[in-house]
Amino acid sequence: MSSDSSRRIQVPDELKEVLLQFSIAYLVEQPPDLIDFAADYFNKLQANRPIIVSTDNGADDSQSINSQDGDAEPPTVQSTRRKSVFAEAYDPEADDDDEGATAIFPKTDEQRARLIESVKNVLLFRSLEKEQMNQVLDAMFERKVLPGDYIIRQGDDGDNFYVIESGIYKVYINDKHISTYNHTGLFGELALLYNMPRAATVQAETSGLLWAMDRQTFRRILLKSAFKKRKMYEELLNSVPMLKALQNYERMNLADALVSKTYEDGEQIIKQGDAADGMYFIEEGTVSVRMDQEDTEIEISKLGKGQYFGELALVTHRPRAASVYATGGVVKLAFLDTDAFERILGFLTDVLKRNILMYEQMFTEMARRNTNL
Ligand code: 1OR
Ligand code: 1OR
Repeated sequence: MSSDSSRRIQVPDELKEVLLQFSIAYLVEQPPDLIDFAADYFNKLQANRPIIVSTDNGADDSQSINSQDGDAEPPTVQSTRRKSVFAEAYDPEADDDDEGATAIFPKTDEQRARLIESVKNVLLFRSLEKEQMNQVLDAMFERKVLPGDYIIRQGDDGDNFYVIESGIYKVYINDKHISTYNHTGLFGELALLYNMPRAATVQAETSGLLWAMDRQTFRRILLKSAFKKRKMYEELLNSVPMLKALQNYERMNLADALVSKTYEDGEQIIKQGDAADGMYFIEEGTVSVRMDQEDTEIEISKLGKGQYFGELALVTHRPRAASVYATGGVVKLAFLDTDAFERILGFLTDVLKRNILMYEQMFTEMARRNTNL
């Protein structure tokens, strides 16, 4: 057989990755019809992928939000009104909502305690300094709601942003029910963050209590920190194949929840046998995954930018299966704690469980090779 290297066809990594992900989805779901499943799968993939939006402002060059590899994709225009909010052309530095005093709504001790409890898990508030957090607490005001009340109507201009203390709220887009808030969470941030009409309608299903903040205060205190964080993690989150299954909106919530951590060359990030507190996405650098074997540790894998680790213990609820070290220089990671993992990525555990199968296969293979030595 001749081996004519000039005729060898290169299989691009992206093609391999997409086909692999598709095959896994097909094998896991085992749908009755392959073609229907494939059509649906790739349509969803296309609808959810990060897009390049030409800005409304014709003078601006359209921005590539995915230009890591220099492969400029043609500008895409989505058919839905709300485009990739990630790609929104907006410069918070140029924002002029900074002026003016922040509203203060006096509260009883009991009210303040309830408010603090309600905002405890609000990811959007995570990057606030203590002083800003106090301003937020001062500026929020109570709103009681009754069953059937419309809190937000799709297409309206944004007035307030809401944190839920109690009540069930249904979210509709084009009259289609798409999700439900159950006594926790927040909504109404999108229109205020991106200066867009309301993306969805939110209606109370039960009576309940909301904490509201007006648009100006929201933008003055929260805009820059929230926007910067979402922007900062945008590229990373778009580059993780597993997260392609997330809606843009969910990816943004994920960005709110991430915390940056930096490790020096050789530093231990995870210790085998420890209890798990979260998982990591690699922003920059390389990590070495090592396992205890008799008296030594052996390297079982190296992971780089866009890959993740530490998910296994979260999914299996077991101790860490391996140790992980920074290697070859400084490593920048984005950390997602267990709570946020369960809230945002909980539904992805099926995808993550496929990794376990792979780890187990590798483990068996390794054990087999060792006994053959
Ligand atoms: P808003 O200011 O645009 C409506 O007003 C609010 O509904 C919106 O902010 C969000 O806080 C909230 N897509 C868009 N907005 C959503 C979604 C959502 N869910 C809640 N809101 N999706 C559902 C994701 C599970 C994506 C649907 C394609
Ligand atoms: P964790 O939470 O158990 C250690 O903490 C992490 O190392 C683990 O999650 C995985 O994210 C990551 N087997 C087990 N864990 C691995 C492996 C692995 N690779 C990376 N991790 N194997 C290597 C597969 C290429 C199998 C080894 C026999």
